[in-house]
Order: sequence, then structure tokens, then C-alpha cells
Amino acid sequence: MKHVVLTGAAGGVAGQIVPLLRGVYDPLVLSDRVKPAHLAAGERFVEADLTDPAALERLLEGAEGVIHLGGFSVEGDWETIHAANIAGCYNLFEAARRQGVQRVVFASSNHAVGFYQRRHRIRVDDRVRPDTRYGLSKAFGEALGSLYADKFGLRVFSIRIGNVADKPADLRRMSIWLHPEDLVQLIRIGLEHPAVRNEVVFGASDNARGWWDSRAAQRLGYVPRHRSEDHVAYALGEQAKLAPDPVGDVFQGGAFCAAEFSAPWPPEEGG
Ligand code: 15L
Repeated sequence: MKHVVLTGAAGGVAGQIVPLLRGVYDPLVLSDRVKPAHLAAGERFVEADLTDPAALERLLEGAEGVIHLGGFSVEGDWETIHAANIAGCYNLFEAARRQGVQRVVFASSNHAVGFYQRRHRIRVDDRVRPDTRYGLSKAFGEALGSLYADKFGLRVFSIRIGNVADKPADLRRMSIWLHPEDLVQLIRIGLEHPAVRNEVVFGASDNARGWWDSRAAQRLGYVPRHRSEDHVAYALGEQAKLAPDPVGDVFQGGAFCAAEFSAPWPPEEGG
């Protein structure tokens, strides 16, 4: 795999992983609606809006693989989520199919399953429980990828990303943290591993307090290099600065679950 396009290049996750992907794929074409601040000399950038199917087709001409980080990366109103993450994601997969792209790595999110309680350990094939319109759009993207894999033979690798950062930012992130180097390892599995057909994996580093069964990724050779427990003092120090969140602290999705929450409390057994 040589020619790879990365969408969402101006976003925070791209800022952490693009430096690690330099020299791995050639060309690595970066794309977004706006030019990334961190564009390095000689790096190729193509402006494209996910709501513009023709621009996406031009962007993917000749590409073998796509890393689709683009879209709206937190909760938003329905119009915003629909345009960027529902229609935008559809446009991206459709352009990939029409241009004969071989593989798409889709940046899904832990918020596709955010309404599982923290006392539960979950597997990738447990049903989705989105915690927001944003999480719903990520579940849609995973299902869309599955359709394009089964119907058109596109190889699709969806990563339910936890929280990408150099260290876990608080107690919740101790369970879902994903170091940028571990994310790059997962992306490379998605783009290069011969067994990838139609996969969903959790994107987490080696988190002793994790909630997710990581065997789906491990079966494809994923061995995370970073351990959240190495940063426990920092994370708990940051947690101590936060106010308790009676709803968010119960669920894996945290504050995403608490926003707009009005269901009966406490949640019923099985909730
Ligand atoms: C996400 O999916 C968001 O894109 C990111 O901004 C974080 O909020 C992360 O989840 C998280 O759950 O910490």
C-alpha cells in the first residue's frame, strides 16, 4: 500500500499521528476543509469538503487506501452531525467504491457504545449503544463500512477510538486511553494486514482498567506498547480537579451520556 489519503487532516488526532505516518505511505495525501496548521514542508494537501461528492472523487483518484478521520468529532446538533458524519461518511465510502480504493480505515468512536455502564466489560459484537447523535453517526459509519465490505468487497477496518493523547487525562481515560503510536499500529493493521475484510476493533492502549475486550484487534497482531497505569498519578490528579458527574460517572461515555440526559434514574437492571 503506497498511495494513502487521510481525511480530517486539520483535526487534533491527525496532528498527533501524521508525524508518525511520514515515510510510511508515499504519497500520504492530507485532506480537510481547511489547511492543517501542522503541514510540513513538501506534504501534499488537498482541500475537500465531505459534503461535496465530486471533490471526494477527485481526492481519491489513484488512492489505494483511506484513513477517514474527517467529520465532526464531538456532539453537535442534528444538521451538523448529519452533514459531516452521515452524508459526509456516505460520500466518502461511495467515492472510495467508485475510485476503486482497496481499503478504508474508519475512525469510529467509543461513543458508539457509550451507554454501557462502566461495570460492564464489552465485546465489539455487543450491540451498539450510542450516547449522542455523534455516537450514533459513528455506529452508522461502522454499519456503512460493513455494507461496503459485504456488497462491494471494499476492505474496511473500523476503530472505536477511545481518547488519543500522550497520557490519560482523567479516571475515565485510564480505561479508554489510546497513545498515538498505538493508534498508528492499528491503522497500519487496517491498511496492510492481509486478513482484514470487514472488521470493527476497539482502539485502546494497554489499559489495565479497560472495559473492552481487545481480542478482535489482538487476533490481527495488535500489541499495544503503552500502559495507562504508567500515568496513573497524573490521571488521578487531573480527576481530582473535576466535579463529580452523577450520570456521566456511571457510563463509559462519561459527559457525553450526561448531556441532555432525562431518562429515569437510577438506570434499571440491564441498563
Ligand atoms: C471522542 O470520540 C471525541 O472525538 C474526543 O474529542 C473525546 O471526547 C473522546 O471521544 C473521549 O471519549 O474522550
